[in-house]
Amino acid sequence: MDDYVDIIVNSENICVLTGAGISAESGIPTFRGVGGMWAKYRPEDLATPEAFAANPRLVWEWYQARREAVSRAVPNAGHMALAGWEKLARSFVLVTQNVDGLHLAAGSRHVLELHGNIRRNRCTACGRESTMDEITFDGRPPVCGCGGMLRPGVVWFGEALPEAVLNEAFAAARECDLFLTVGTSAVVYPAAALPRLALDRGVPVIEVNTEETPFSAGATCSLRGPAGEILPQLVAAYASAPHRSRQTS
Ligand code: BV8
Ligand code: ZN
Repeated sequence: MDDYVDIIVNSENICVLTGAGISAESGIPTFRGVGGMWAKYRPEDLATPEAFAANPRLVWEWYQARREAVSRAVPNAGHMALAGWEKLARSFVLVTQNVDGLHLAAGSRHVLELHGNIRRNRCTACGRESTMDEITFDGRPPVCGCGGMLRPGVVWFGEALPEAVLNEAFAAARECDLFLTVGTSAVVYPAAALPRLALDRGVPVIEVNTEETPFSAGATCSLRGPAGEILPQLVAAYASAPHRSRQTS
């Protein structure tokens, strides 16, 4: 781990991509690890407009079950570490694929939610946004005042990501001098293109993951272990080093 302190301490513009793994220690099952009653479904089969059109009730039941887990979850040491790191760097852009809102709950301010937020609803007819607390779910898909059916305010497979948020995420990957990819299997695009863009620029990319991923071999370094343990160590190294300005080469 110490070999990488040098990479970290000289960085000033940091971009981080997080995935479901950073929320695992908060008790939220990872996307590909969703267990329990939903184990028989693949997320890719439920998180799609087609599944919603075919069976809105089933999709709503799945999201309400996940909202239950999200409502009980609190940010863990990994979320807190990134919120603290943001205060130390000149620029710190936190791009997340997660829809659980835990980075915002941890106090991170500059958060780009690529896939939306499970705590929000959107009307399929008029587009009006509301929060999960504004509806009472009785097993039937909730309905908007205009009569339209509500859907969860997330991006499904086959749907475009919010353009402004995605553009800002790519700009951050193009401008950073350190990229971290944390708790993601790096298989869902366009999010998975971000660490690869940084790597192609010759910028150091550090991966933090409990397992190997398709990205691990290409990363500048791949730190194996839980984000809740590793991230606080990285932030402590960053905070304790004298912040010399980057040597002009
Ligand atoms: C789009 C919101 C176009 C919903 C989600 C073939 C090839 C390439 C691409 C495609 C393809 N076929 C289709 C596509 C495109 C598709 C895609 O990438 N599919 C994949 C499956 C191949 N992408 C899309 O459809 C995107 N849209 O392309 O639109 C377009 C353009 C214009 C106009 C119209 C259309 C939309 C993608 C967004 C889908 N929505 N979520 C919801 O959440 O309900 S994605 C979903 O997967 C979640 O957001 C999740 O975060 C995300 C990625 O998963 P991960 O976060 O990586 O989670 P995972 O469980 O996989 O991994 C967890 C990792 O953590 C593991 O590695 C594990 O080891 C690690 N871990 C576990 N514990 C810890 C840990 N690490 C550290 N510490 C721990 N404690
Ligand atoms: Zn409406």
